[in-house]
Amino acid sequence: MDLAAIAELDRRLGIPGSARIVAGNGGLAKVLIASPDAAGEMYLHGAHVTSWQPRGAGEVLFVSSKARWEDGGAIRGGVPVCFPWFGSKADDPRAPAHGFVRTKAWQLESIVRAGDAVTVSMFTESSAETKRGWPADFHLAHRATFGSELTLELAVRNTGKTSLCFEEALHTYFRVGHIEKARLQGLNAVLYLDKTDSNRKKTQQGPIVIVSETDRVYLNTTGAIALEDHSLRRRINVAKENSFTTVLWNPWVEKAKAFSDFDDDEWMQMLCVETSNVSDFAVELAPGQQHTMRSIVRIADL
Ligand code: TA6
Repeated sequence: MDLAAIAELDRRLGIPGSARIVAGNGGLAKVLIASPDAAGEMYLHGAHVTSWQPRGAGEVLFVSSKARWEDGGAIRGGVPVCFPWFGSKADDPRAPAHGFVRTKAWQLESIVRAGDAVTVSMFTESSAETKRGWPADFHLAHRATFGSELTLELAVRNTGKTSLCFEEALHTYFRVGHIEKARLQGLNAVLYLDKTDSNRKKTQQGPIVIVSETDRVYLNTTGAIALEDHSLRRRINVAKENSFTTVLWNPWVEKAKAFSDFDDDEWMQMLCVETSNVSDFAVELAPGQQHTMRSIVRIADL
C-alpha cells in the first residue's frame, strides 16, 4: 500500500487522538493506538498485533530486533495468526508453516473507541489464490481491543456449501525479563504432546520452568494460565474462550541461532503461549456457521 493509500485509510477510519493509520516497518501499513488506557500497534500485514502497553506498565509483547517486515513473510514476534493449519500442513510439506494468512495483507474494517479502549477489526477471506492451497470458502476476522486488557478475537465463518475443518492459533510472543526466572502456572496434570520428543504424550507435573528447547501442545485445556516473571516482577494472565489447546514454545540456544530473523540471545527474552485449537482439537464448521476463539490478556504486579 503506498503512502497516499495509507493517508486515505487514515482519513476514512482513523480516530484523531486515539488511533492513526501510518506506514510502519518496511513501509507496511499499521494502526497506531494511543488511548488513555493503553498504547498498541496492529499491522494490516497478517492482522498482526506487534505491541500492547497498558498504562503504567512496560511492553507486554516481544518482537525480534531481526524481524522481517515484508509482504509474503511472517513477522517474528507479537501475535502471528495461524490459520487454517498449524505447523506443517499434514498433506503438503511444501505448504507454508502455520497457514497463509500471517504472510499477507488483510483489510481494515473498522476502528472503534469505547470508553478508554480501542477495538481494531480486520478481515481476510477466501479467493482463487487461497483456494489453490486450501479449497474452502471462508471469512476470517481478527478483532483486537487495546485497553487495560488486551482482548483478541478470531472469528471464522464458513461461507461455502460444504463443511470445513481448520486449526487456529494466536501465536503470542510474550516478553519476559529472563526466561530462566519465569514460571508458568495453570497446566498442572494436563496432557501434552512433546514436539521435541517425537510428539510423545506426557502429563504436566506442577508449574512449568523452561530449562531447554520447549515445544508442546497442551491438550483439552480451557483454563487460564499465569506467566510469573520474577525478573520484571509481573504476572501475565491469559484467559481464553472456545479454545481447547495451549501451545508453549521457546527455541532455546541452538534453534535461536538457526533463525535468520531472530537474534542469537533473544530466546532469553520471550515465551510463546498460544491460545489455539490444534491437533485433535481442530474445528469442524458446517456451512453458514461461525466459530469465535478469544484470548484475554491482563497483567498484574508480582
Ligand atoms: O508454536 C510453536 C511452533 O510451531 C514451533 O514448532 C516453531 O516452529 C514455532 O512455531 C515458530 O514457527 P515459525 O514458522 O514462525 O518459524
